[in-house]
Amino acid sequence: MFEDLKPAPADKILALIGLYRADERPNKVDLGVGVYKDNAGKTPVMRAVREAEKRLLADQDSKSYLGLAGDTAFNEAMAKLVFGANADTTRIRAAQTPGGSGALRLVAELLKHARPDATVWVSDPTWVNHIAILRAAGLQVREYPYFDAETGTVRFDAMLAALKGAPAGDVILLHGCCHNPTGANLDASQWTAVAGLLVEKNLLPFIDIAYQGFGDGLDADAEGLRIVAAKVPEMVVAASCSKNFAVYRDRVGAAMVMTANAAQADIASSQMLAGARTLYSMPPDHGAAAVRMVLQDPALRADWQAELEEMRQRMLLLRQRFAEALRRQSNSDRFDFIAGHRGMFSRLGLTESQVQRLREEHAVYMVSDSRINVAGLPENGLEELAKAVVSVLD
Ligand code: PLP
Ligand code: TYF
Repeated sequence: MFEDLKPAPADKILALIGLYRADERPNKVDLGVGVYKDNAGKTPVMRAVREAEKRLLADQDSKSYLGLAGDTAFNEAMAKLVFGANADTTRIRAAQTPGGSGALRLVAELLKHARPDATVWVSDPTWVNHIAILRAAGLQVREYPYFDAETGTVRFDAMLAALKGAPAGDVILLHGCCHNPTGANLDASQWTAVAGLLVEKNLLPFIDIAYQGFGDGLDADAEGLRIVAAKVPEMVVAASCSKNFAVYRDRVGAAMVMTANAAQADIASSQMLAGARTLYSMPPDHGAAAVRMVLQDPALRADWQAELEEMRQRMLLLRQRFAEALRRQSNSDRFDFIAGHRGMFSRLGLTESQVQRLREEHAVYMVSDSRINVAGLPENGLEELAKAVVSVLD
């Protein structure tokens, strides 16, 4: 059965975890996998989540099955978190999923079922797993231009032109905020232009929101999604709680579908849940139950928002200080874009061999496309890091 199998190619981001761990140099710097870290390099359990877990442990009186949609109160709270506290959710249905990845796959299955020959357009570049997940569900994938590596900004005109050329009925995958891997995002007026085009060309928006609260704030990061939701008749969303609740390994996310009316929403939801049944049946409960408790309890929610805001501010400060250090070390404004980007990531614009030199000569780890995890920047070693980056430039 297995004798002719070839090893699967490694996930280039996850592979960095092992490489970094094996490096014994004391001053090593981990800018690889997208996990929030504090200045001590730790990824703590958030205070409100910890408190919710204590209450769960004390009060949970059953671990019996909940059903294919998981925790329905979690689903309602997530729809409000994403679409807005005052959003009309009568045309929206959500299903709890194992992480944002599970949500992406569940939405992909729904798209495949609704339109077997659907093509999903993804940004160039995008998170590598987007393409893998969409293809695994049997969907076609095409790319639209997105990032200008020269300036570190969005190639907005080229993006719009490509979307204009997409056939009606195609699906457009957009990062709700904090674009992974580039850190370059659409502003509100660009979102409005995209939303108008989606309506005009009858394209279906598919919004992946995995970093809500990491960019400009919880509501600000969902602004683009809400601009789109206010205009289009239908859309699909994959939300992740991995980052903003720091529940990575507990696997918490939500797949959402918005349709033209409530009856269609019920049918689409039933098809989404039928997809869940054959993929994993029911989602893991623990993390979602804790997130639901945080979202429902005003005191826990306030504490969660305060801690999330501290994390966001830390990343913003690191962006500014690293851009300044690079400006001093390179004597140029070449890296100024880092301060203007939002979220966990920016691409430094280095070649693969420059990234490799940083790893070998300076014990600095980043993804081969020169994506850095901003949260991994060493608060007290920015000047030295900037010097190392500049030293490999040519
Ligand atoms: N979408 C993007 C853009 C991501 O970067 C991630 C990263 O982890 C996810 C979705 C899903 O994450 P998870 O499945 O861990 O919730
Ligand atoms: O892009 C990242 O680093 C995060 C974490 O297969 C991640 O999204 C990376 C790769 C992967 C799963 C999660």
